Amino acid sequence: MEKDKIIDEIEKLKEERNAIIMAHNYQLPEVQDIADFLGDSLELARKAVNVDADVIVFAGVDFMAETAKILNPEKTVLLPTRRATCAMANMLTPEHIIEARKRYPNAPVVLYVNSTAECKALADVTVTSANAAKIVGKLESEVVIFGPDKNLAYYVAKQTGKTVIPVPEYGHCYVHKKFTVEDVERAKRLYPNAKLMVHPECEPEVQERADIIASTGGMIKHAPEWKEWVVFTEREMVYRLSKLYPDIKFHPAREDATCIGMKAITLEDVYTALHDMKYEIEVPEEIAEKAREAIERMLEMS
Ligand code: 5XR
Ligand code: SF4
Repeated sequence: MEKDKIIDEIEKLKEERNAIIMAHNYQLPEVQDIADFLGDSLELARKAVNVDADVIVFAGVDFMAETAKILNPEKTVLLPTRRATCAMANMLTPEHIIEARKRYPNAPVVLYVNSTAECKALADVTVTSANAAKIVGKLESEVVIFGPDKNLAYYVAKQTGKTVIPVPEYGHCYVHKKFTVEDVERAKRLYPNAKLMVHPECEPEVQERADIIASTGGMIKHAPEWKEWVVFTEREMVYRLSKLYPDIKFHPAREDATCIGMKAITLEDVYTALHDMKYEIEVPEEIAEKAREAIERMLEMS
């Protein structure tokens, strides 16, 4: 099918099924362009609660679709392809958490939303990159277990002065790990007037050289503060920012910073998802219930 035809078909199916399309900021431009809502995973999950639809097509990776399902158990949540998964979320297993709790019995378990529902069910509270430092700061304990991103753990430790135990020790995002100090130096050479916006999943030495450290939602909020930025996160964020702010210049810090899981979803997959009603996200109720508590605790604390 031609692109225009696919878009028409998607529009028709959306009406028939009373569906909406939510897309993460890292999605392909063709997918961003047909989305009803764009945002980071938490913004999207929150929006999903207030939206009058029976079906949510979630153009993002699996843990995001799971979070949307957990907060909207009565809605049908569809992930357009099973290949849309998050390598970082998959690094953390329930065993890692159980093991860490044995070693630090009094430390609360704080999990980044980039984690599986199974792991969230074992957490005391979830966090996003936007509210992680604030929430850890509010917890009584001076020691916290934190997973799965060790770079976000570093950021939180630095902001709060607390002892942050990363689980697993090596948890990271391969997309954000690509950015190096050389990329920072090149950015400064090529764009001497630009400021640097850096995602906290980047390595500490890159974070230390940032003008602002922010989640993708935070980047959108802060962008109007300056006229030119180099963006240290998944490459498609530049497309999102440029569309929102046509008068501000945005440069990707690396062209090859692409997330395979995010890029697995095409326009055609969104069409097939609506047409065949697949792939339906199911979270077993006993897991969903516990995970929901951890997510709701975050919502209350932030
Ligand atoms: O998954 C990611 O790498 C992106 C992101 C974001 O900033 O959008 O970190 N995911 C968010 O849903 C997590 C919220 O801070
Ligand atoms: Fe996961 Fe990294 Fe992709 Fe985000 S960019 S979904 S953390 S693999």
